[in-house]
Amino acid sequence: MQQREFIGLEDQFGAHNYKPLDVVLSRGEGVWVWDVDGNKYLDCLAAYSAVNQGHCHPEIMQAMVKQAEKLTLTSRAFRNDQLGPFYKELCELTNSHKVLPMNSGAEAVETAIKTVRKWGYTVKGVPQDKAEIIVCDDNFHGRTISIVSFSTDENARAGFGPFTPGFKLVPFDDAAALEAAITENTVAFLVEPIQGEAGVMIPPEGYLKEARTICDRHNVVLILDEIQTGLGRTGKLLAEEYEGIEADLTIIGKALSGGFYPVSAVLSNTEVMDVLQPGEHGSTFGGNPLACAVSRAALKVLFDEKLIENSYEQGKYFLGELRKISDPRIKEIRGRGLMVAIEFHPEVGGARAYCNKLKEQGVLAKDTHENIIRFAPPLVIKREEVDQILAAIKQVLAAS
Ligand code: IF1
Repeated sequence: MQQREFIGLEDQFGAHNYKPLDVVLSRGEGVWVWDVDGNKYLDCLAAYSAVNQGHCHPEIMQAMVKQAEKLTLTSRAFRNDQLGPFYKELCELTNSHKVLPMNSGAEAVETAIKTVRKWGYTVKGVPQDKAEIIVCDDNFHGRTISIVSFSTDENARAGFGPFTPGFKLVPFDDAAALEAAITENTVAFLVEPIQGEAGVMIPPEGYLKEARTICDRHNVVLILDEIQTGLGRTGKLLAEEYEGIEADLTIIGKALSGGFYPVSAVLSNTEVMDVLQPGEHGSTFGGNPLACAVSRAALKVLFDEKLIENSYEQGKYFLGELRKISDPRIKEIRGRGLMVAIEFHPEVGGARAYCNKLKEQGVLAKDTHENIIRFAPPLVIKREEVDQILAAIKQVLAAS
């Protein structure tokens, strides 16, 4: 079939909840993907940081096949021989006490919300149904009704009411506003260490450290959503390391499976998670042996191939070279590790056109919020491949 036929099928039979670039991919390997006509592209999205280990990593694939030939799903009514080792390895890597495994990122965020509400009622003594969770303007934490209830993006929430109560919005990088918003009913502060969808918005140095102090002062649980920033994306295992803090609950997903399978988890380095009793929460696929085997391999690859260090080094180089580009259309260049963004001035007329031109140069990147292009390639990227991205960006700017 031709690309236009694949596109036609998607348009005719699929819900139109996305408007993807018109490129029909059929193969991926490392940082590279190929479309059905054999055109090769450098993937600068990595499935929104779910493919940090590179497309179709052979070791993760082998772990998946090996487990799939043995046991894929038991439900949590029984135990399996992958879950305990997965818990242990993940807790040791992240200095956590407990793990609650789920599937999608949004499910893990919902799990964290339910857990801290329960903690508020049973431990902090908040009156029933009065728990408040503080969240930030321009947040992105998923697409469920409760999560979009506190979104400030009208695209993500309009028309989906009625909404879930119990959330309070504060500006993203304002510690004073955070403290002012806390009441005796506040149970948690939920925040992304760097706001991904908002356009790689990096808070001022010290903000997260101050947030940690404020949460301690008011007995409020600090929840960091590291679904996108975690697992090496920013050049550290978890982005919180840049501020030398530890969240009480950390949410991870995406690259936890290297892009092979939906796997997410809530990590607790305090006793918050212990408020959940048998039968109070769960999911059919959460913690299944296939997910655990895939995740164990995905985590092993991160460390065996020093992908976190590579993210730090290649990201520093990429950002440094980008900042040498002098172009009046560029408003700001931001980044940490291999989580990078170029923001253009609004009068430029939108970043989507540049993404289409980058595609012609063999680079796939995604725009967000009209004027921003994010660059988040797999963490396996080599220096010469970063140079290929830089050359494509310069070529597109020169020709526009
Ligand atoms: C889409 C971007 C959007 C996330 C953070 C939770 C989740 C995500 C920080 C939910 C998911 C994905 C969802 C996908 C596009 C992408 C995304 F931020 F990465 F760019 F949408 F904003 N917390 N982000 O980034 O995890 O339930 O998807 O597994 O919905 O279009 P999920």
